[in-house]
Amino acid sequence: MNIFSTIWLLPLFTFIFVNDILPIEATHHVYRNLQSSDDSTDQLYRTAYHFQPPKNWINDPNGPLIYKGLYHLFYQYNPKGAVWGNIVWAHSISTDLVNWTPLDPAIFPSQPSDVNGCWSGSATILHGNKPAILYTGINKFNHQVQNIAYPKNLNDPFLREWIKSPKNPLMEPTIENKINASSFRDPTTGWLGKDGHWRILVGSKRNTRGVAILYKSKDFINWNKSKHPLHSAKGTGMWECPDFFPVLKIGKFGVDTSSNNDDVRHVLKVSLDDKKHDYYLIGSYNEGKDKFTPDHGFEEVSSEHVLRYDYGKYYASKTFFDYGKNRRILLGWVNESSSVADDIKKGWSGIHTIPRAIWLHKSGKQLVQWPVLELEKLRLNHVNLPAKVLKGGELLQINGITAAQADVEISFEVNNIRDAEVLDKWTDPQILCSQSSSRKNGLGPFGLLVFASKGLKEFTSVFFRIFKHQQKPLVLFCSDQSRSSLNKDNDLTTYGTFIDVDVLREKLSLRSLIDHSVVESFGGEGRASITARVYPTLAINDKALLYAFNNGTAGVKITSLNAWSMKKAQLNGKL
Ligand code: DQQ
Repeated sequence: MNIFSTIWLLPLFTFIFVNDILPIEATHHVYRNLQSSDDSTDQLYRTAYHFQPPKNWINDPNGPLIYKGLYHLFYQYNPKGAVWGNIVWAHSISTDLVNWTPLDPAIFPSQPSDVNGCWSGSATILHGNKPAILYTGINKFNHQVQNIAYPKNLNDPFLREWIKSPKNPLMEPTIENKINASSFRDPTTGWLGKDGHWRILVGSKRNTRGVAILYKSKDFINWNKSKHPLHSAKGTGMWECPDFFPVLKIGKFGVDTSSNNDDVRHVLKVSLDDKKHDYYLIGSYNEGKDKFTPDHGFEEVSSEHVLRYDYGKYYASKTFFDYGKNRRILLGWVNESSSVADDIKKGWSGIHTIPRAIWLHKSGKQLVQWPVLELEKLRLNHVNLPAKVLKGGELLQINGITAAQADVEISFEVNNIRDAEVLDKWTDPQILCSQSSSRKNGLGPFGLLVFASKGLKEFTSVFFRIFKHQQKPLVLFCSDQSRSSLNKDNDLTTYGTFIDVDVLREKLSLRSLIDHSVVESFGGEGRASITARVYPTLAINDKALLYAFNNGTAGVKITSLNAWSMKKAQLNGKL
């Protein structure tokens, strides 16, 4: 995989000049004339169980935490419109990560150190079960600085009110520390070393070198910048929303962010602003030297070793340790693929993925992600089809569920790769995927057609294709949106990746969470995920059809097929 080969849709930076002082270097487009909302909400593409507020723009999940049995989700939110701007920390709570209740925004501009915006950050649970939030403030000079906020009342499980420290900012760019004032943001959750010092990372860049700046503190208030960053990589550009956490070498349980012993490996995730994708590295963390050594670094950009959480539309993710259920949960932002004009017309923009449990795969080479089990409470109308061989060219309709609001799991068995097409040299999977949808000679494409209209004028295909590479099977996993909508103003990019499944020894599974304008898919039992936004014009609501398909020439056996309608979640429920 070459991380520099992905298609770019948005310019990297927007520079705004405010009061002719200093530019804010923002990572999102700024539409200055569109910062207020009209209330014309077109509800067609609103999600039924993927998180979104009633209206307006949302982006990064911020500071997720569990406190007194309640989950807290904060997120970047524009209270005034469907495009990025006026950013505050909106706040919702949940008992199950599926149904949410909104509260008033928790953090909004109010101090000189955040008067021009409250950008992304993270929560840390300090000694005595006291949450603290570190976030990036945009100060009156439009410099990026790091601030802290605490709950006003620890007896309130809703943590409704947050108080900012008069000591803010706690970290700021100075002439001495040579930090670039417009590339210094998104503090991580803190972890406590055996020396009793807290550590956090702040995302940055030096020229084009992406950097995770390390800060240390005894009291979480007075912070010292370490001489060396925890990690950096040339040519990767600005590192946004870093996340650094341990994972158990064996098993699916999560561990506290401060855990560091022989049982764990460490993961560094960065959101590459230049690519708008989330990449992660697995490696070893030497706490004494405060150094992270990845097994495979960003230098290997042309290899398959640089991994992504999601190979579709997905960014600015963050994990937290859910000590109630001993799991690490991953949350991520999914932007729209529609035009800004359409977003304004519909009155909203941005959703979050279903929270995913995340752990290290038994190979040690990659992470596995799986939607939280609580989601299954929404399943109804179970349809189960008996095992059957899907012949080359066959289309099998899956009836009995609401296909526009569904959860589908299908597994395939492949006994030999005799008929698989030979792939001599490594090719970008995204390119292979975009060449794959039509009828092919060989093993696949096979998978699901979702949001399919009658007569197949519209459909999104999520599928596998199996190649023979160096005499071994090589599995391609794709989500093709090129035929998803008659509205050609949408971004119709095809997404894809190779997936490490030994198809001759294990089943090849696919799960797709289908929700009106999103298809969140997991291949190989969570070894790869692809999230796509689609806006069908014909295949909407009860006009959407669902099929299993095989467009290769060789037959392929479906070993199990389970599908459910999904109930609507309470995304904005009342207290
Ligand atoms: N979004 C925030 C920044 C972050 C970016 C601003 C990533 O803090 O770097 O809304 O999407």
